[in-house]
Amino acid sequence: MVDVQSARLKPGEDGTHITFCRICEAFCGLTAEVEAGKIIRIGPDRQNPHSHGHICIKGTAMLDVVNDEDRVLHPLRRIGDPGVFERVSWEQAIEGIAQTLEHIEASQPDMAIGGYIGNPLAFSSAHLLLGRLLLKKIGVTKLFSATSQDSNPRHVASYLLYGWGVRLALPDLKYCNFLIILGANPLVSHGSVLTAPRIREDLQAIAARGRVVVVDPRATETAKKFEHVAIAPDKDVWLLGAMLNLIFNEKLADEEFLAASTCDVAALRNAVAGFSLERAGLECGLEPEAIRELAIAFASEPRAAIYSRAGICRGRFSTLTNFFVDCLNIVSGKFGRKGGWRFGSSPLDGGSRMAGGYEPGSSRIGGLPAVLGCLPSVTLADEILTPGDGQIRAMLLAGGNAALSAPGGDRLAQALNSLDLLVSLDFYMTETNKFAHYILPSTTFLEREDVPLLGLNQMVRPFMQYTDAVVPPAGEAKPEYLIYQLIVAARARMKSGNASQNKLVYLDPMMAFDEKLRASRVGDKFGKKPDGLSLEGLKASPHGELLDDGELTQDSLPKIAHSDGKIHLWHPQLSDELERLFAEGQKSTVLRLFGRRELKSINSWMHNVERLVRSQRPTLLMHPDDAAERNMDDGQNVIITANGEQVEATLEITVDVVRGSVNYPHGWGHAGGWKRANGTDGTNINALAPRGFAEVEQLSGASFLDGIPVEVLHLR
Ligand SMILES: Nc1nc2c(c(=O)[nH]1)N[C@H]1C(S)=C(S)[C@@H](COP(=O)(O)OP(=O)(O)OC[C@H]3O[C@@H](n4cnc5c(=O)[nH]c(N)nc54)[C@H](O)[C@@H]3O)O[C@H]1N2
Ligand SMILES: Nc1nc2c(c(=O)[nH]1)N[C@H]1C(S)=C(S)[C@@H](COP(=O)(O)OP(=O)(O)OC[C@H]3O[C@@H](n4cnc5c(=O)[nH]c(N)nc54)[C@H](O)[C@@H]3O)O[C@H]1N2
Ligand code: SF4
Ligand SMILES: [Mo]
Repeated sequence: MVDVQSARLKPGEDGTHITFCRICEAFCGLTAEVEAGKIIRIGPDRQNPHSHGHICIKGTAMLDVVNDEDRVLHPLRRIGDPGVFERVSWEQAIEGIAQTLEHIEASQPDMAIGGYIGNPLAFSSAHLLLGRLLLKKIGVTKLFSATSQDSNPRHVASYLLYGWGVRLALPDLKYCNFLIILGANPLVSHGSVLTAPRIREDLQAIAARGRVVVVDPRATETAKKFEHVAIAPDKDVWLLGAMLNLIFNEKLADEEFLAASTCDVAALRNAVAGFSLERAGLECGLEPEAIRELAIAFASEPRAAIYSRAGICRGRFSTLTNFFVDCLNIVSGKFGRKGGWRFGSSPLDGGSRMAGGYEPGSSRIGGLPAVLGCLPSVTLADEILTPGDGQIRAMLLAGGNAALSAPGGDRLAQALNSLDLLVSLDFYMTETNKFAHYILPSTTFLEREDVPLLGLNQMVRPFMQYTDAVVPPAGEAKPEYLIYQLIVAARARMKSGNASQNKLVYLDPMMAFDEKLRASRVGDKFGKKPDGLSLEGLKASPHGELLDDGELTQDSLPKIAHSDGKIHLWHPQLSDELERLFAEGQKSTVLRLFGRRELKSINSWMHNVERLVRSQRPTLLMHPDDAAERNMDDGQNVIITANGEQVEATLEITVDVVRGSVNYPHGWGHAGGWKRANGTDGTNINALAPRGFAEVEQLSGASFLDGIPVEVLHLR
């Protein structure tokens, strides 16, 4: 093992810098070699006690993003058609934005300023700590984010059960003997709402001790390594309902725990009584006996958990489905237990700031809920296009590519193009921000200091690390929180009419973090506990430190926020969902479209990197029997139609997908300022997503992206 230099280097200083990756939730330790002020190589940090040298190709390839010649490195102002920009100074951009906002506010006092926070900013501790506060100071009142494409139903289920929208339970992988994975592909995604960089080894160890069962409509990379249950897309609620029913009926429920720590168990028992094994088997495409075996085996192993992720967060019944996932863990006695289903033990506990995080009936258009303060993306185009009080006329877009990642297709693009002001903070010109009036160049994560804040509550082995920027910002790039503060200051100057007024006290996110850390359970209590942690202390251990010896130490029950301290196992609004579910007839004639992620892609934004895209080709996966029925051949180009839209795709025939479904990855169909990405094959699959408010899941406003009824036709 090569020992890496552990002395702290200044940003841009030649040598080997120790840092960590912020592309996905694994937060792998990285080394970054800097020569002549430039990063020339990125590799694994083998001394990192949390990832122990694990990285994936995206971490290494981040080098090519940082040094990409297509990066936006200077403020840009649009001067014509979408995508036509001129370079301006920071002063011109910020003054121009502040002036336009003043003008819009004066001429349209009823309008609203919108914001969209994309996925990468969830990985910036500065943005997590200050982003929303500063957006509010700018005047943003309607916030959107990637969460309605990602995790809304998970948050709502947690809110209903435990009273916390933001705290999510996780499987205690380290001690688990039986793990069911539902709608997640951790060998490719590297874990989500679950931070465990060496998850492959965790799963292998569980399989060696017991079982890992993967429930997925595709034989994924994870499913192929473990046991695979091939379920029809968007039908998991039937499987889970039937498992719960059986566990109650077979007297396998942990009655003692249920009596002591939950309420409404009778209502839950009653609700699942209608899920017979036979009906569930028919709906899911599984043998009733297989469902029975799975339920009994799961309930009988004390150290077991069922874990689910994004694949059950984009369907038509996704809140009910997510709710049932937790119920299975709770009813069968896995909640809060070693090797079971537990809350994380973040010393900072991100929960406190957004205790509720669920506001039904919030959107002006469609009456859909706000989840963790964000409105559903499916309403975005209409919030912009529909006149009236609260119509969005100006918008800030931070690190998101909604035109490809959200439903809406061309209509969303047109809506963005119709705004009086669209400002984007990004380092690429994308399919979304080519419609912006200003693009403000932002730093990549290697150009800013950070801590892995997002992961703290979801770490199987609690861990903390501080990194400085590896290199200073390229060109004129700035971190988002500074850009926001420049806009806040310019607006304040303009409102006060005093051009020389610049008294704004700039907020420093790391100072805010340090205060929280020092006051926390593991902190130095501002000197009173000298061996406790502080930012200075973290800086002295560059590879990071395991907290609590890497154990999940916190008792889960005190984390329940309902005033009675109990887990609430039923809610009236879920009864409406049940009714809707049972009323739905089986529509077996259509194909159901669902998605996949690939190791060499991260959503839409690393497709300009040659070493990642050269071996990738997005294809439409179809089962051989479905292809034979349509007289279709492998490799032919086809049309996928749904909801009055159509896109073209290349067919790949494979037994990996269940019959009656087709599969295509999202984040393709590039037409931005990224030249290599524009040259890739592939289409924007979200153009096919339903846009009607009635079609999305009402309890969480989750975009309907997995299980969309489509038809596949010959190209004429
Ligand atoms: N390489 C790579 N890693 C990533 C990302 C990436 O783009 N590329 N994205 C990151 C992000 S933003 C996220 S949110 C996480 C997501 O992390 P994961 O949820 O682990 O990743 P997905 O690939 O979305 O897994 C969803 C799985 O659900 C399955 N699925 C779809 N519909 C259904 C259904 O109805 N029922 C069931 N049971 N399964 C279904 C899909 O086949 C897929 O295997 O990954 C993160 N990591
Ligand atoms: N059909 C379908 N659609 C999906 C999904 C799916 O599985 N199927 N997955 C959904 C999920 S889970 C997610 S999270 C969303 C993602 O949705 P989005 O967050 O809207 O899109 P991304 O593709 O992640 O785009 C991120 C943008 O941020 C920029 N960026 C990267 N790093 C930074 C940074 O540090 N600062 C700034 N300012 N900009 C940065 C990139 O250049 C890019 O333009 O996609 C969702 N859409
Ligand atoms: S697994 Fe995720 S965090 Fe680790 S190197 Fe790859 S992209 Fe980065
Ligand atoms: Mo995501």
